[in-house]
Amino acid sequence: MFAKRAVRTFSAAAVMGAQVLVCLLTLGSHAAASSKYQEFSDFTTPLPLKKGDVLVLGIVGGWERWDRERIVRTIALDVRGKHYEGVYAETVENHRMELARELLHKALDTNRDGTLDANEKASARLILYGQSLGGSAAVRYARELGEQGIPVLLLVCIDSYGLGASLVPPNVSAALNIYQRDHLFIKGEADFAAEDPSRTRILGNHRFYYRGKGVDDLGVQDYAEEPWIRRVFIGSHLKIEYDTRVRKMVRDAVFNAIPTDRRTGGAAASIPASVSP
Ligand SMILES: [Ca+2]
Repeated sequence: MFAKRAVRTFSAAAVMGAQVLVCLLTLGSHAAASSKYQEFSDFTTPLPLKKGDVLVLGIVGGWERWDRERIVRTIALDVRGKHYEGVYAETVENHRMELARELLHKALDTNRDGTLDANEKASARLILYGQSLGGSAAVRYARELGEQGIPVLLLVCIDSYGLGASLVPPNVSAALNIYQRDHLFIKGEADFAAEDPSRTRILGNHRFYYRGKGVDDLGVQDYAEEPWIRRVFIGSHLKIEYDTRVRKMVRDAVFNAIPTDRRTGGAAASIPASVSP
């Protein structure tokens, strides 16, 4: 009797804790924007893509807006800022993955017949990355694409959080995992492994440590502008996305995975053997 009541009390506390965390993740995530919810028309990539074009797709975490300039959006804007011909970058909210599916379908349907044939699927040049719940959504989406015969050049996860998202499917050529385990509840996936090591190269499982580290250790000003309540309760899970080393690592991995014929006019794709902090 007492045990049952204790379990009920603990469950209620856990649910309440989760609700508080969701509120905290949402707090301060509203940027000035044209619409309340993300819509398909928010994408700017010309559709369909031309053969050989590259789509870089970032999935944002929590209930964060797709256009808020935190780590995922910032990296997408960096890619756009390069103005590589035939390289496009978009961000999507992790609970609006239907928009990502529609985007990719229209991007790959080069003959505009409404379906994707084997050649259209196989010719995809997609780079996927995500943070927090966006990281686990990226892994699940990569697996979904694999079941359809669509390859992924690179998968990058930043403090990925969510169930069953550490086994990288074989349609992914390379994967990079960056995480922390310092937060009391939100601990990033630690051990990405390739389902088929002959097809997927794990570029690294890089752990970062934040306990006792403040703004000065991170080297970016934006973190201090986060609401204090988020800094207190999200802590290390928030610090990792403001960490300049992490941003550089993700950015380098994404840029290195863009095939050289879309970067410098070369021919062969280039993916680094490993990425160092
Ligand atoms: Ca087609």
